[in-house]
Amino acid sequence: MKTIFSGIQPSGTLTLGNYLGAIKQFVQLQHEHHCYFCIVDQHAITVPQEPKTLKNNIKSLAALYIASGIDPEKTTLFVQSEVPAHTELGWMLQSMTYMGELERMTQFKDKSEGRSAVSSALFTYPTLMAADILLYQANIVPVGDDQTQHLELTRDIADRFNNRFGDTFVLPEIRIPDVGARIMSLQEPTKKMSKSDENTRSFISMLDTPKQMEKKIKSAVTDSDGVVKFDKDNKPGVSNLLSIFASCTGESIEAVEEHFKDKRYGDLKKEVAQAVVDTLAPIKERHDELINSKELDEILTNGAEKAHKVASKTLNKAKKKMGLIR
Ligand code: ATP
Ligand code: LTN
Repeated sequence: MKTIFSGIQPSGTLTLGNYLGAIKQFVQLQHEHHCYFCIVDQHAITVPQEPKTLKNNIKSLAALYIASGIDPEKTTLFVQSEVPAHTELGWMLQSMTYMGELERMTQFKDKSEGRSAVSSALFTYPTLMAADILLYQANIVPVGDDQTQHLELTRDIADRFNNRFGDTFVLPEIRIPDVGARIMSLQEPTKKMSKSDENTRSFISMLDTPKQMEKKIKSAVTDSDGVVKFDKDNKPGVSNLLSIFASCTGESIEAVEEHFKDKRYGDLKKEVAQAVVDTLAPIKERHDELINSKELDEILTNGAEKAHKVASKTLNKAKKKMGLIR
């Protein structure tokens, strides 16, 4: 039994990409491991958030975790800002992270590009992420493949701390799904599907109606050669639809390619839309029941309490090692 930690930002309504790349594996992992899943609201504020919307998104994300199959009996589900150890350790780790390391982060480059006011928190974001993971002594961190660089930095920071102050943190390993690790934008299939994309046609929200999902998939960008084949470089749009279908149905890419071999793009889109609706519609239904329930509040309160116990133990150990004691 290993310890697992992962987090999702309440920076908008989750997309199909978040579901297939992250939540779907969380649900599987909870049966075999000791899991912590976090709503990383302090990461979300590294770019401007409207307070009322953020508050709603936190609740909605919690409901989506549960509706997708996260079992609060098995898993600790909590909100990051309710466990202060995250920002405390985050600050300590900032003191041992170099500017050059943070400057190399592609997520920072992507998110700061073209913005006139970039917060310093967006820059130091990866050290808070390292704190999230290291506080729970996580062995495995399941994420989509866009987080590889952040995970490598987390390991470097942990290793540096251990070398300088003595063994303190477990070095975590990344876990990326075989299929669905990078679902692409439906409108620009060379870009990842992202919940904060301004073009709402580029992503499927987990709370879209079946009609909206069908419409978005129907208008997904493909190509003009008319052959259904998996070829990420030359046919990114079609390959993305095949990945979505494979991930939703649990089949391999090869089997899916074979299934669609002599079919047209219209047929492909119809079947992909159906697979997506079948996957997401029951989750939305459960989400809507949970969103204003007392049950959800209780789950989060209990989760924060359990997380706090574990996190404060690691925090105190790290403070002692650094000399932050009387
Ligand atoms: P934002 O657009 O606000 O930056 P995001 O949609 O990229 O957010 P995060 O909250 O940063 O989502 O990510 C949550 C999890 O979902 C992470 O594990 C991330 O790797 C995964 N993920 C995000 N987008 C995708 C995608 N398009 N395909 C697969 N996994 C994804
Ligand atoms: N940086 C991640 C979200 C995140 C996370 C974490 C993921 C914050 N803290 C800890 C795994 C473990 C993202 O942008 N997707």
